[in-house]
Amino acid sequence: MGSPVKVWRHRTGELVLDRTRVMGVLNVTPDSFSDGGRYFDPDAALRHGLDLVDAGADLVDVGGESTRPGSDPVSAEEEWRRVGPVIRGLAEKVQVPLSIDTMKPDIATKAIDAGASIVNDVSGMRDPSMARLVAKSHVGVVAMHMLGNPKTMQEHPAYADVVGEVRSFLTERIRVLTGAGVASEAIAVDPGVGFGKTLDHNLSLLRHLDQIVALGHPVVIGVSRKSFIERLGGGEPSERLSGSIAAATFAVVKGARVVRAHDVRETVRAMRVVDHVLRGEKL
Ligand code: HH2
Repeated sequence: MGSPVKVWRHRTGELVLDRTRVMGVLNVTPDSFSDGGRYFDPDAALRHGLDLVDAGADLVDVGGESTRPGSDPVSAEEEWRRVGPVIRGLAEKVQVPLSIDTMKPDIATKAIDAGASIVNDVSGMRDPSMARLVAKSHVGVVAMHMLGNPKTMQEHPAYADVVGEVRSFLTERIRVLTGAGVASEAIAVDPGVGFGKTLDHNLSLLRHLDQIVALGHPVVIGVSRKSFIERLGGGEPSERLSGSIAAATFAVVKGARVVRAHDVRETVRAMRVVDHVLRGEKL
């Protein structure tokens, strides 16, 4: 395992990584792969965000553009129309940090002004102004690996060495972010399960996650309800909870510190058990 990372710094404080942190997923979209349309209405989204916090989420990840395989991009105007009221509303009501799941610096800027503390960019800051924005606004950041773009990423993804290539990509992203002036403790990395990866690629990344952990930054892992679980017999998205928790448990044993999850209450309960076994603490 890599050297244990103690904190993940963000705009309004830091998450102490003495236990597994659960990032609740709040998709304000009509078309997300597992919950599209359920929280598209701002009031429903706000209520769901509050429920996630009540269920024990350590942070809430708000997204207004689905990045499921085959999805079309949405305009910045539409994306902000979706997430703006939800971020503003949640920032007034909850103490936990909010992350904005976006690839667009304009949306990230507005979200930070509205109260977001972390930028979660599934493109790994492809737009160079994202790194500058993160530095200037002192937010936390998740740099994730994706091969290509959501529209085409699942059309024959190929790597010579998936773990090595994802690791090199993330190393380069860390270099770009720190070069732009982002504090090292603000940077988390994510291998991007399902983003331009076959079943075998996803399993290899999980199996060798310690190599990503060894980069020395908190590792965020998003396995919740993903299609690789269905491929292993998991059923419809809503039936993939047991597979999601099994994969998250494995990732945490390998050193992941933040688990991105739709089913927050169940994931928090499961991670509590995992953490106690891992650390051998007395209650
Ligand atoms: N996965 C999704 C979206 N954002 N961010 C990080 N850091 N890691 C992930 O694995 C990740 C992510 C896809 O899941 P979801 O948000 O539920 O679906 P959609 O993109 O269809 O909205």
